[in-house]
Amino acid sequence: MEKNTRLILALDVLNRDEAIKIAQDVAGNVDAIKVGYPLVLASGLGIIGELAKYAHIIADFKVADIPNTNRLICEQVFDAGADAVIVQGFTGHDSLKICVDLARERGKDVFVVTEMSHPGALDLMQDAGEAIARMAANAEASGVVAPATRPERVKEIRRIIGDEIAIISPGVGAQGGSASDTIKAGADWAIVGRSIYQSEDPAGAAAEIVREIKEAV
Ligand code: OMP
Repeated sequence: MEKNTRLILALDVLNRDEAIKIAQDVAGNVDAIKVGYPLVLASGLGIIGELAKYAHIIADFKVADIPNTNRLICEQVFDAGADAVIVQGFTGHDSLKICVDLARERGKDVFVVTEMSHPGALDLMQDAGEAIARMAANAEASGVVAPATRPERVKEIRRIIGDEIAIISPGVGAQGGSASDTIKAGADWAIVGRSIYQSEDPAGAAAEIVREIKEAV
């Protein structure tokens, strides 16, 4: 994924036509569009191929199963036209490895969730987050997902994984985090959903975040 705007749109709308319209509008301001369960369940897996005409597609299925099932899921996702998939790390090294191996074969990317951005991530996930980050780096995943709501954790996760793999960082805007803060803390990309797709002017909202990011680097 090319690092131009350092912005990834999380396109969690529920309507195909709206999704296509927003993708067309913001395409020049984002390096990728992240598509997940809400849009795919509402409009079908084919939406990935349709959106791939406008941007690099990260399929956010937070894949979290035994190795064989993970492989079956990732095959479907890559066959549908996604350039990358998000997987959970808490299932362990073998579940992750099979995704990374398949991605490498197909020239795709795998991003591994470490500690999530919402308050409840502190209940259980934070304790495992650093070990998951280390596992993702050892497995040579393309990168990890780390919380823009806690830039100090992004900084720590960057220290753990080194500079070889990327950090993509959600939690900006609607969840209270800031794009410039997470980029300064070591994230390569900020992921933004509602602040863009719920705006009256999604392209303008995206352009404004890109300006903020450019000032931070
Ligand atoms: P907004 O809160 O609307 O900007 O959307 C954030 C997007 O990032 C949503 O698609 C979430 O599902 C996703 N996300 C998080 O918010 N927090 C995480 O820790 C991980 C993800 C993710 O894996 O993308």
